Amino acid sequence: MEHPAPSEEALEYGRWLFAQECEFQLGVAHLRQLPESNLPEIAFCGRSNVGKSSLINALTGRTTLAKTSNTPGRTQQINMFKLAHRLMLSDLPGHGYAKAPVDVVEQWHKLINTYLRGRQQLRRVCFLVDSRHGVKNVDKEVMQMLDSAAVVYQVILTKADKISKSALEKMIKKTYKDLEGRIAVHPEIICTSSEKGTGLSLVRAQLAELALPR
Ligand SMILES: Nc1nc2c(ncn2[C@@H]2O[C@H](COP(=O)(O)OP(=O)(O)O)[C@@H](O)[C@H]2O)c(=O)[nH]1
Ligand SMILES: [Mg+2]
Repeated sequence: MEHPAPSEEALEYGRWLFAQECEFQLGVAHLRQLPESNLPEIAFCGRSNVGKSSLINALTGRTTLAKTSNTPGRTQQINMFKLAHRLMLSDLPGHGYAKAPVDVVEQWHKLINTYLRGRQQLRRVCFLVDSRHGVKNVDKEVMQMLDSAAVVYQVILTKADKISKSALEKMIKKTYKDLEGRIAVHPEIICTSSEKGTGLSLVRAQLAELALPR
């Protein structure tokens, strides 16, 4: 599926915005800690280890802003970052970590569900999917939640550097198929590699547009 390329202006604004100062705001483990803010907000969600923190780091050109880790399921809080005093980025705790105890999963569900439903300024969710693994059942559960909360989510395939071009093409097709009929999904999938920089300027351009005043 072909989508129109972003305008030169959008690319330029994206490049500018993500080169600005980005600072860690806070980690939210309980709903009452959610900061009041009227900045537009973008959330990043996906299974543990899918590459959420790496993508935030790569987009903002930092190496250690959002902690990346090889231990899946470590982030059990929403980590919020303020970009250029214009946009909030929130790194959601990963879903679908098999070894997580039941009460942790329930806690996660409650936090995320309330966040997604109640966060007025949330403009989009970047829904990360590992390009080697594709959309899993647990992803579908979260998509269901987003559909019913009517929050627009855009699928971003991660770690594109880890598979061949032809395998990636296949995965893109399969993923579009998996998304058919979903209500709140954004029509375009973006392929990225935080390692190689693939797709990052496109993500920056799209997110920068959401930072513009409505
Ligand atoms: N090759 C490759 N590895 C990646 C990429 N993105 C993340 N990783 C690795 O995947 C692992 C998990 O990444 P992380 O960002 O911590 O995932 P999170 O749990 O979703 O925040 C780390 O070892 C990263 O170095 C990528 O684009 N390419
Ligand atoms: Mg992380």
